[in-house]
Amino acid sequence: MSAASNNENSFMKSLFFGQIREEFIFPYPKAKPETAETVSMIIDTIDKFGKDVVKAAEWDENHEMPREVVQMMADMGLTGLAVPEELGGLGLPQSGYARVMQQIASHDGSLAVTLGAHQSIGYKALLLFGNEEQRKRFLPRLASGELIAAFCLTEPTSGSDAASIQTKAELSADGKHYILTGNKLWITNGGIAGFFTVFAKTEVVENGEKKEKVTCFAVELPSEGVSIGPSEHKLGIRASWTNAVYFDKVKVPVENIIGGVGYGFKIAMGILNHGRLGLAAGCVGVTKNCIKASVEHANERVQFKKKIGEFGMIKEKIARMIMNNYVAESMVYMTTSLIDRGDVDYSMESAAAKVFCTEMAWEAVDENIQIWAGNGFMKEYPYERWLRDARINRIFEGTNEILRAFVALSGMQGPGQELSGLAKAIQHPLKGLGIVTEYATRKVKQNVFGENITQSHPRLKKLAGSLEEYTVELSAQVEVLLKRHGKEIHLKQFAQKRIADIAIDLYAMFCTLSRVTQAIEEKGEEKASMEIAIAEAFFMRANRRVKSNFRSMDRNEDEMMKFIAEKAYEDGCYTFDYFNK
Ligand code: MYA
Repeated sequence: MSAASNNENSFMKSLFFGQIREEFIFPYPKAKPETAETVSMIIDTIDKFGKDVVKAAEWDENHEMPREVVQMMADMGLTGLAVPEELGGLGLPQSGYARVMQQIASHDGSLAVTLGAHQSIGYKALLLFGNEEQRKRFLPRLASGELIAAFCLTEPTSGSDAASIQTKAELSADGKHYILTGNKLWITNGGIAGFFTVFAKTEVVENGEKKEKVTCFAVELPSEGVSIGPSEHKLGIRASWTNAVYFDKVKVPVENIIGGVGYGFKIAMGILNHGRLGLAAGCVGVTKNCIKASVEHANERVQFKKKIGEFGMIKEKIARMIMNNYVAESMVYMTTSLIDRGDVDYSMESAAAKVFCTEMAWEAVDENIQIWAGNGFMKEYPYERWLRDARINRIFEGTNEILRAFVALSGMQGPGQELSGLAKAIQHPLKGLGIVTEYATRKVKQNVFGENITQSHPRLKKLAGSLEEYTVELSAQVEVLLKRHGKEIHLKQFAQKRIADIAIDLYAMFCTLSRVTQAIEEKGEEKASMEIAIAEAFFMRANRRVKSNFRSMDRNEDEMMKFIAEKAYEDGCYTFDYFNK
């Protein structure tokens, strides 16, 4: 795995160089009043729809929602949220889109996944990379819901390793079509889609050499040779459609290539960078639900002659949910604003938000059941469904493991290139003098002075100080790791995980610092006391995690853990038994 190394336009990539690019994160972004007004109207409509139409428990039990429900959402404009107004959509910016996904997810996971697969990823290739003709041909019908979209990347042998897809597309003899053959697996909306964004390998010639590269195709149904498997039965989001999609010598006109032959991999990644934020926003909606349900029970349930909410262990759970959701929300809307700016690289930020928010939502659905205890476990209540629905979030749109690897390696790529430039410069001292001087000077400056945060509120000085310190330490640790492992760093997943966890925590803290600064500036310290408490509590907890991750970079149990796992692979099972030693 590698990733673009340019840190000039990425907040998180800059952190790996020890730089704090305040201009990206201060002031905390605000929605435009016209967007806020539109979003508020959509939210009211969704809430009414949620109350009158959504039958989440029944749909879950039946493993499907009525097909008309999708049309009803389309009639409300919900299938064209991101499509420009002139092409029949609502033209929401990414921040508005995310807020709507947050609301839909609070009503039903299956509903959110159906809408999300349609527009977070299903037709996103057209929005981001389609030419004018393609956009005009498809987007109005996708916005109106006449066509529902699906994103066809995953295959039986290609999940996290997206570049390894086997589906092939060969140019026809007359050069007018590509002939598409292959099988796609677990395709959300497969059963209802009329439009598929399909990724397939095509032959390209680069520097006179034949190569296979991924290309992105638009496939509209009906198309001879496309067949759809039955709906899969799943642990959660059971009312959404998940199907295999088979392509057997399907003729796709060359005009349906999106973004050019051979550019499909970057297109898929670009789409997922957007999609991951819709999912992260959905998790904020889910967690908000859990908080409401938990607070309600904490205020009602009496044990030992006290409301259970009076007990410290329950207070800690509820406070943790609120604190994490505030931080998650801060990450989501900071990152959507980076997307809406249009001039920055947000790939790492969106992966970080996906990991943080999906793990937070999982913890929240679990703790909500713990608070509801026996009742939480019963089908009579929705909470067990919330838990089942939330489990997929850590798996799809990039497993959290692959996204941690992506965050770590993407962040380290820039410093890695700079260090290898430095190594070359040392071999050729005269030629590389400039590089040595510039790099060495910057390192010395960082290590002695650190980077200063100038725009946080003085009340949060201590918090800002810890971020300055950790940013310097992150770049120093990255340098140590790169010098120690060189290119082998790609294989060092124990180290990658620690670096990723530090980077994700730092981004979470920066987003929170910026948002709470704004809260204090606008409301004053007294009125912002809840936000200040959230920031202080979150920083204390994140500080402990970050410090522990830094400490265990050198002193850790990694070798023992590897030995235990590898021995189990040899044995094929757990070999201990209390009675048979
Ligand atoms: S869809 C399926 C989801 N699948 C994945 O997410 C696949 C995960 N795998 C990957 O992302 C890639 O294969 C990885 C790359 C990262 C592992 N942005 O050498 P490389 C560039 C920009 O590292 P690999 C689903 O689940 C990189 O810089 N660029 O490649 C739907 C490099 O460029 P250069 C990126 O080792 C479910 C080049 O690519 C990115 O092969 C439905 C090659 O990179 C990036 N991110 O591995 C969901 N990554 O050559 C609906 C890489 O220039 C949900 N690159 O250096 C809707 C939500 C509902 C709400 C829910 C309610 C709660």
